[in-house]
Amino acid sequence: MDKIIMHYDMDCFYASIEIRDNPKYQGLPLVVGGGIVTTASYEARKYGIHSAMSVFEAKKLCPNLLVIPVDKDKYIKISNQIQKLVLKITEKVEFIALDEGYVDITEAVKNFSSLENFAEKFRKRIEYHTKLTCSVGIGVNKLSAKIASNINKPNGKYIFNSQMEFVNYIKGKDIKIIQGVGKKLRELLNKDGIFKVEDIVPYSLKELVNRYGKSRGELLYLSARGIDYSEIEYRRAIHSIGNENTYRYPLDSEGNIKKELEDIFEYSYQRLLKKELIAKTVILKVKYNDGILITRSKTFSRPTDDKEILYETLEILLNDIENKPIKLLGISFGNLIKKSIRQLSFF
Ligand code: TTP
Ligand code: MG
Repeated sequence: MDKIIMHYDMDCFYASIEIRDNPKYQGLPLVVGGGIVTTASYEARKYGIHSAMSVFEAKKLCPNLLVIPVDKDKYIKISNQIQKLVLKITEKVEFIALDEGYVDITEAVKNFSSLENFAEKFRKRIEYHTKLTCSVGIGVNKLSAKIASNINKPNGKYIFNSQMEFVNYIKGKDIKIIQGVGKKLRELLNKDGIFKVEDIVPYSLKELVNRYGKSRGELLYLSARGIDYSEIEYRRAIHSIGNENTYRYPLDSEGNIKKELEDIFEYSYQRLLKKELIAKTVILKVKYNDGILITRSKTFSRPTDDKEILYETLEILLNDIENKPIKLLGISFGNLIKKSIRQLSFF
């Protein structure tokens, strides 16, 4: 296996949180929502209630349904807690919703006896810290990992050890199993006699592209063969570090400006070190006394935490801008990644 990708997805996320925080809800059919159901507890799902249905419809299916208002701020806090836990394994994580994400675990699993062992430890760890359960899937790419996490949901795991294993699993399944095959495309495919994933295989890439368009044709051709080239987009998950100052008396001498730059830099730099991050980009922000705001940035070929390089780059950026009184001066470090992969601290 080239790459090992894991997808995790919390079970019944909003509903599980509400049940966790109000044990009297345990075992009752409930939904979280206002006008629309955001999610339904497993008891409510037994009545055919699901996300995106109106609460009115849901109540028709289950008259004694409990309707809990959405508390998004609370769910975001818990989502952040989970994301922090996941980032302890590796920085190669792409969070795709509050309760799910892809993790490149190719390196991280090397310290474990097996993928099963890793997946189980991961699930137990999340549950220990949040008192919430999740399901995980492991595969050779995002496509297979995402499908895997759904197989033994809730509170389970599934592992595809190879692309072949994955193809064998999906070939007899309805084409809607492929992410991106929505209602409309499915109807089109059905009209052409394509119902199962294996029905796609006889067609050439050219035929599929001609019939369904470039991106959909490619998606079908590749997915049916278990191929997914998309990368885990993990840089986006990490924010920038920086700070800025506004001056009641604008800075107008070069000496003062340099002195301020040093102070602001030092403060941000210490935070960068403390968080054990390295930066690929430095950004300078300046607002002149006349109200004009400019930003200048420099991206390095490699991320660094070298103090001299970072500071001197900012100095160069500052020297290159117009020399006018400054009302606001700020710097930040962007494109951050963890200096070391601290996989052991998660477990
Ligand atoms: P999902 O992961 O799709 O669903 P879930 O976690 O509730 O259930 P499952 O066990 O099947 O994973 O969505 C995560 C949360 O996002 C869900 O708890 C509520 C919210 N959500 C909405 O607000 N609107 C929606 O349409 C959907 C699908 C989810
Ligand atoms: Mg979920």
